[in-house]
Amino acid sequence: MFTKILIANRGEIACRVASTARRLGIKTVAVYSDADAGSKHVASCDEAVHLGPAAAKESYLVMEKILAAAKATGAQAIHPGYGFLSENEDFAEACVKAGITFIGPPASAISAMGLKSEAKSRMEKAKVPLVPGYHGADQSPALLQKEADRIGYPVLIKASAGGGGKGMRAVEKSEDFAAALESCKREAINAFGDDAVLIEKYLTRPRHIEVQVFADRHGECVYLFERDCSVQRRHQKVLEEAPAPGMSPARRAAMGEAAVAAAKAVGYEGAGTVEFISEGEQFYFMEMNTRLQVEHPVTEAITGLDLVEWQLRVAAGEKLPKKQSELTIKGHSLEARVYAENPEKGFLPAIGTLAHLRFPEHQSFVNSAVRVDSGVRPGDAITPFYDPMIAKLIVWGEDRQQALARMSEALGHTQIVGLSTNVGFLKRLVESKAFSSADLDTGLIAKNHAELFPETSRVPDAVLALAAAAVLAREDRLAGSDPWSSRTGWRVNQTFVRGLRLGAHEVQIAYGRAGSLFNGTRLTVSNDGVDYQLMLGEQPVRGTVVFEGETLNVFHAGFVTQLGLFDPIAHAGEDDSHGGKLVAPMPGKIVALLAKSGVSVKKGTALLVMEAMKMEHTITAPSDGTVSEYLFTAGDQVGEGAELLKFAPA
Ligand code: MV4
Repeated sequence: MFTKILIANRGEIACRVASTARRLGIKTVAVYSDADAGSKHVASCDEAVHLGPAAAKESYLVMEKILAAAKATGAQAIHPGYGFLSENEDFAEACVKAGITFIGPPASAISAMGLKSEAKSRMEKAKVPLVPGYHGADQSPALLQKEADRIGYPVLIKASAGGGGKGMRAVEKSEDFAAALESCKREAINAFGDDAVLIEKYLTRPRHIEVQVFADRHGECVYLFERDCSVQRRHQKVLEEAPAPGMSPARRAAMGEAAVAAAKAVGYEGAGTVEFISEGEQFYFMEMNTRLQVEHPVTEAITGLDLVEWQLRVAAGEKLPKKQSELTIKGHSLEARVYAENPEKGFLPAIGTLAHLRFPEHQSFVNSAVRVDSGVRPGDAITPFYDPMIAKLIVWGEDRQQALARMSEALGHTQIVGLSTNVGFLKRLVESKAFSSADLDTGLIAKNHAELFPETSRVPDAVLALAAAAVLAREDRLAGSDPWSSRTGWRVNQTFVRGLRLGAHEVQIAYGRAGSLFNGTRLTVSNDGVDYQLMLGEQPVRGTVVFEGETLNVFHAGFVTQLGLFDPIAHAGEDDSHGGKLVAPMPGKIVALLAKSGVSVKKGTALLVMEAMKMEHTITAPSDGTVSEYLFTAGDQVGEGAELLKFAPA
């Protein structure tokens, strides 16, 4: 076995590899860019070598720099993780030439699976089932048209050099074929420098089922069962699970054996994944990923095996730790990928600092009930340079139902402030009827849009009470003295009463010697840092409230609500020019019009609420006066800078 390896990657996968290496007593060398000097993966390794600038092209993707780092530190092998150089045959080859073990398949196997049509020809010879289609060398448009007509419509034209969904065209009927072919070839030559295509029967409701395989240098190859990764968005996996729901033992064995045949046909070594698309009982080879995949933990959870340990053993020349007959499935596992992105804005990637980051209680064994693989810590940044994945939540249960319950619980205890994330979306997805009943196919997200993107609903009183409690607690902290004397509100019979505007909601807090009231209901508050425990009347309320400037992030009952705070007391006496803008601060949607046109309002009165970037923004009166005219109504979309209303100062 190796005594020292270099991990040519960053983020959670670098941390993941380091953790197994440590357990096996193998020293680790991290590499890092200017953007990653203080990152978790560097701290997880014994040594670290600086590569260069933040851009991956100048650091993580520079083979010479990685090889030089391995030589300088005396690492005997390089683990490439996934992405970056993991499926680069030139890098695998360069490692061999440099006398360093590449922890992955031989360059020849990477190359054999790289070109689609070549891979399909090899798979055909190995009797691996293929989608009916054409993948020949003759690329004349007339022949391709004839083949498409023979296969029968709909067909899919795929760039031979493509992958991961790039360079595909669906064609519904013969008359449309010629134009689609031309456009596909144009895209292929631009994207891949190669305009060869293949044609397949187009399956309209497929599932993505992939089989984990492992091969050693001694001719043994086994399958570690399947993962269902059908829940995707734009070819980006969102939820993965093992085993695949509804898989019969016979079909599992057939797919497993086909995957092993595929691996053997290209002289595979190490960890690999054979992707199939499946419709009904049929399954067809799609492509092979010649690396350890992001979703490998669900296979670890159901087999109890550490796949990184297997990779290291096999790369060191050992035999596979287990035979096929010794491998079994126990229970069910799900993985959810937590990304810095904004589902409400078309999943636009987000960047920023993780000002507040909490994961659910977890352990890091391969078969933990809840496991979290992450490469970031509180205070770290998600930058534009790399993949915006924050963490993977992996759960295991006795059955799928228990795994689902654990996942929704785990997501409900994942708290992130500082950037938009998909946590709420994932929780709705896991709890959706389609996913929980395992009605899986690659169109699941699109088909269940209404359930997954609910109209912003009324904010519950519990959330508003938590927000109000946090606002008052912050004042106490700032005042640092007796809260009773620090406030400058309106007192009636020794009761202090004030209004707070929280997003589109106005709440009233009253307190005096007899205790506090929230909108007239008795309220008691205790808190430990950002964690609050309230009694709202008879209702116990627990939650976490984190400020981001004047935005409150209220975590309650598994979901976060963001509320813009407008406190009339805090704003009293402000200069007119700071009072309120009557234009949209950013593109968004009008939520509510709050004042009547023509009726006099006081300076600071909330006039209109809009929603933008998941947050509510309140537009207030810049001075005493009247709204002469609202220029939009609730539900309208407005662009940034759009004038929202006409205001006549008194
Ligand atoms: C297909 C298909 C339907 N019919 N091939 C997309 C990525 C690439 N790996 C293969 N892909 C597909 N190939 C035929 N003949 C549908 C897809 C597909 C898909 C496959 C797996 C997971 C998600 C997908 C989303 C859209 C399309």
